[in-house]
Amino acid sequence: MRNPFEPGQPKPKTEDGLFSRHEVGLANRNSGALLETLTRDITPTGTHYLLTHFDVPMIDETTHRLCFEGAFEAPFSLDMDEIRGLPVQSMPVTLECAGNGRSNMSPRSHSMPWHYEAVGTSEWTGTPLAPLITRAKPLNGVVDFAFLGADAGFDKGVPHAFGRSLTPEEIDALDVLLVWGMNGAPLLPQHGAPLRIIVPGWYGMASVKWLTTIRALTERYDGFQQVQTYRFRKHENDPGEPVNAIRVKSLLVPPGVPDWITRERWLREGPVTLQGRAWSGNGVPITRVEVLLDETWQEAHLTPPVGRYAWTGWTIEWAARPGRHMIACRATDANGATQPLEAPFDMAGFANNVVHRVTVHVAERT
Ligand SMILES: Nc1nc2c(c(=O)[nH]1)N[C@H]1C(S)=C(S)[C@@H](COP(=O)(O)O)O[C@H]1N2
Ligand SMILES: [Mo]
Repeated sequence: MRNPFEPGQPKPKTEDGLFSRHEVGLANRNSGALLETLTRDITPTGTHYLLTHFDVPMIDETTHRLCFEGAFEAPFSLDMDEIRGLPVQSMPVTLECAGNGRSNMSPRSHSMPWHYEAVGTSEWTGTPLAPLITRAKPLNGVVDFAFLGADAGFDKGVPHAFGRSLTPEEIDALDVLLVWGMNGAPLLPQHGAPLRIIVPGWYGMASVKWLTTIRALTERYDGFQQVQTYRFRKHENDPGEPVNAIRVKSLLVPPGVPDWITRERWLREGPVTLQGRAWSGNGVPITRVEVLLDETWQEAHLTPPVGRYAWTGWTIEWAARPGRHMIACRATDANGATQPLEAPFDMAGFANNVVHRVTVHVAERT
């Protein structure tokens, strides 16, 4: 890699199947969900996936303040006690990283090499954001609100603090929550303590952690994480389209027991209940999950989600016969969107919702 602090330097090339030392280092820092926890509506807190670009800032919550600044008529700031004194709302939300599935694309973008596991559902506790923005009175001509985190670093030689924005229309349309709690406990440092936002129905990058500032802008926010990444691009010079709502997707809880290294599965012949999860963006319900069993797609049974923005459970019975099997699952949402059988290509490896395939070896009952 060339000097990473040099502006405009390209990311190193990747080779299909071979992961670089840098990618393994990123994977060590940013853990994924354990697929066996998909049996639960709520992901056990310590197993929720993590994606942190720079360092986790260790913030003293007794002095932390959230500042509303910029083009507001009535800017103000709040400390954590004041924030926790606001009307409380808890909401189960399925969060997925836009880079989930990146390692299954070819050529692979040099970044966090997720396979399937950058997804989880937590019950987030906080207060609705929109009333606070109203209280700060955005001036006429405000077109964007920037959400700035306390963490900073370099990407492609560009120094920046992590920041994302939402337009006034998006604030109206999305149920954005200002969050201090996760599954009934205070936020953990790695999940954004003491304060973050959760943008339900969108990929995770919008849910800014370690929130310090909400800035009203009369021009569109041009921070690195808003304009220089998180865009769908087919080639180097493609201006692309922004990444926002989550694409329909499903995962299977791998049945039986795994091989330690390959994660391929082993079980005995006979009846087995397969189960998994399915979700889509913007609170659009899941209407169908099909599972590829013995080379035919079969309809799974759906169990209702615990909230509008939480994933749906599914189960299906399978009479496992001896041999090597490839099982896959495919979800469809109420808009009729369904998962592709081949990974959709994107330069940065975003939003790969290809069907989940699991290899299962079934042994004869002896
Ligand atoms: N300040 C800040 N917020 C951030 C990030 C970050 O690196 N810094 N990563 C984003 C990305 S890409 C994702 S997928 C989610 C992950 O949230 P989690 O680590 O709590 O699962 O946080 C988002 N918010
Ligand atoms: Mo992400």
